[in-house]
Amino acid sequence: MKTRAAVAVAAGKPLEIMEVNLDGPHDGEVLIEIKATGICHTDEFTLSGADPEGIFPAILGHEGAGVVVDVGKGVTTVKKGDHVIPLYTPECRQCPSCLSRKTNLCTAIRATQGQGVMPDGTSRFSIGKDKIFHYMGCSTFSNFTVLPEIAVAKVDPAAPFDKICYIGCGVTTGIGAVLNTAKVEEGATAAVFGLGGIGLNVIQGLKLAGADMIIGVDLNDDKKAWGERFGLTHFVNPKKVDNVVQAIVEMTRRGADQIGGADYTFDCTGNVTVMRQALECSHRGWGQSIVIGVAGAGQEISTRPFQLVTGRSWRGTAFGGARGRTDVPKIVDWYMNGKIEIDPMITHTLRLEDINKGFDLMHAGESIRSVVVY
Ligand code: NAD
Ligand code: AHE
Ligand code: ZN
Repeated sequence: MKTRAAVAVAAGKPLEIMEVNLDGPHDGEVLIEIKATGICHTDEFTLSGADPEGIFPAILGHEGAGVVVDVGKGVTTVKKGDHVIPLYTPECRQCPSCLSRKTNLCTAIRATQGQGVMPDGTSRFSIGKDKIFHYMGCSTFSNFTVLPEIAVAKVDPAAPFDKICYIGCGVTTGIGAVLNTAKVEEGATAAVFGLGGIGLNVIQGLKLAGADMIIGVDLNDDKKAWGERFGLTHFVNPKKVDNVVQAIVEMTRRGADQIGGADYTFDCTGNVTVMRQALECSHRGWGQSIVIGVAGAGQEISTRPFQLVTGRSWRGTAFGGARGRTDVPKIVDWYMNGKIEIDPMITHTLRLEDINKGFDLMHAGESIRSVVVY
């Protein structure tokens, strides 16, 4: 079949809207009509050329929602008409990682996914004889796409596509980082670096977990009000203090010994200097710093080992530690029941033809989430 898609033709170039060929689902795969897709900073990261796994031409996008329109042989867990969210972190429930119960990082199809192809090593997308690569196993910047059955979560059909697409990455990543990865407890103190599409969801998760003090850190003062909308209690602009680490340590001094530092810190920027700051303002003895941001090729993190010797932990999370097929439907229910908010964070709704505007808005710091509706 033919489908409309925004194609990343080369690193650093705007996406090009075109009609591409899409082959139907092979065994164990499903064809999905994508109804809406968010634009995540990770799409921008890969398009910029900073992603070591970035390959072109490719159809980016990994934050979608849609309807199953066809299924390949052997598919048993979803059927035509089901509403689904594509999963860049699948859940096969059979690989050693899934069975370990220690991680959400299913390994069933990770190798081929990173090479921009389906598990059988081929691509379903092409233009003429030229292959176009898949992206993060999802390619939601195409109106129709093909995914393995293990990489779709079946969700409440009453849920609006243009909102729940955000659960395909940002919402789940932010809230999951707090609840699944850090396991933040009631009364905790926390600092969140970067109050964008991910950081605001970390704040939302911290509020759910019952954190007492939620400090937001962003270079953009407009993000203070955004953070407060979801539970932020304090705000720091690193440009307006001498030393952001010291500022947070001072703000969090409490207890008889007056040692400062946040119980939990989160990097939601992808900047390795910020990652270090986040670690170093976490509390001596027990502070946990969670890396969510994705850093470009060649970037490395560093700190004095003494920071770790004295009890701070540096950890990371992908997709908020969520097991997609199990957890994503629950998060959709949380949204439908009013336990979490999504609507206010979707600041812009665009047509596919205007998708590059979504990247411009992100660069200008004017959007939280832009969503393309097909
Ligand atoms: P975004 O562009 O919406 O937000 C980034 C925010 O960081 C902005 O508000 C910006 O002003 C702020 N910022 C930038 N530099 C800063 C600095 N030096 N100090 C403080 N604040 C700073 O991006 P997003 O969609 O929220 O994504 C954030 C990061 O998370 C990206 O690196 C993205 O690739 C990554 N990400 C990771 C996962 C995962 O599973 N680990 C999932 C989604 C996104
Ligand atoms: N391809 C990059 C890393 C990109 C990355 O870390 N991706 C996150 C999800 S970001 C979503 O917005 C992730 O899930 N990583 C785990 C995985 O298996 O990809 C690189 O550096 O090579
Ligand atoms: Zn993402």
